[in-house]
Amino acid sequence: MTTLKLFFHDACFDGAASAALFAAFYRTRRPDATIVPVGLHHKLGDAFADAAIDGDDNACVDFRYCPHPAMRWWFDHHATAFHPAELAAHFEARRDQQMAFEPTAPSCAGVVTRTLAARYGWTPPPHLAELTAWADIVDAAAYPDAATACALGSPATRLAVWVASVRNPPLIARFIAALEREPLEAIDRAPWVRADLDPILTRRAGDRERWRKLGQVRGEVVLFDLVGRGVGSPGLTAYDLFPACTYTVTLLASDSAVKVGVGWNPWGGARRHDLGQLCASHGGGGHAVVGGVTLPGGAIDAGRAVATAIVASLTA
Ligand SMILES: [Mn+2]
Repeated sequence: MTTLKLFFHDACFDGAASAALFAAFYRTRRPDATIVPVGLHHKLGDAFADAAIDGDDNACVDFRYCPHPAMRWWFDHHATAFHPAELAAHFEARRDQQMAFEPTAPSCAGVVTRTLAARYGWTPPPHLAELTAWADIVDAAAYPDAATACALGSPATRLAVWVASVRNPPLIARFIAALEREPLEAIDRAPWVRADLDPILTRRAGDRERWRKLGQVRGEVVLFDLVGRGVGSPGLTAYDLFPACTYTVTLLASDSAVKVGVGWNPWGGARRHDLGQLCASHGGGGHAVVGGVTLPGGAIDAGRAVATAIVASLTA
């Protein structure tokens, strides 16, 4: 009996898809393996600090690079995969056949599938090839317009919302096992998914009306001050509700943190700002098209000041 610990990006469709693909491949080599999925979340500092990398074999997909010698498989596509940045040299030096990094890939699922096909001759069954194609669309938000992105008209887009919303490790492990064996249509209909998915979809409809009322148009920017509003970030729905906007700025507060998020409308006007750099100037970070600033819990006035300053920069 071999135990594989399979670390993956939690609360993420691509993370779960990548885990299912790797698990399916791994079973072709070790049919007796017990595969234990372990979800990971990004955080400041060492994201693996609380992770016990103690399987007989250990793999990590759709998540940052881990230099631990017991982590024998790694696949990722995040430009920010190396924390600290010096770890990139560590990865480059090992030239490991069991690892692949493709920062231009739309999904990690694609990296897993292509790498295992090229190096190990693995051909995924049709339902897993379809899963890879959907991960490419979902993780890169490769939709023709915001309305399509938000319509949730396919099992994959509904399951992406579900996996991002349920905070339940055994349920996510069940999801990964189901992705390994069943087509997305069947999982989308399964009662154990629908038990949470149906209320989530109902709530989304209500949240959508709240975001429509809460969005404050400031030129090309829409500001969502969501402190105390009982609603989360609008995400792509903001661009469906406010298609003329170029950027969104969102202010959210939980007990542990105050967060300012900044995003560019991929179906809107040309981007003239590097949002990660803009957030970095306020102590945050991110990428060109999306960034954020995290402040301590309770720092609502400071967060509001940062959001106001960012709106001013984007409308200047
Ligand atoms: Mn991904």
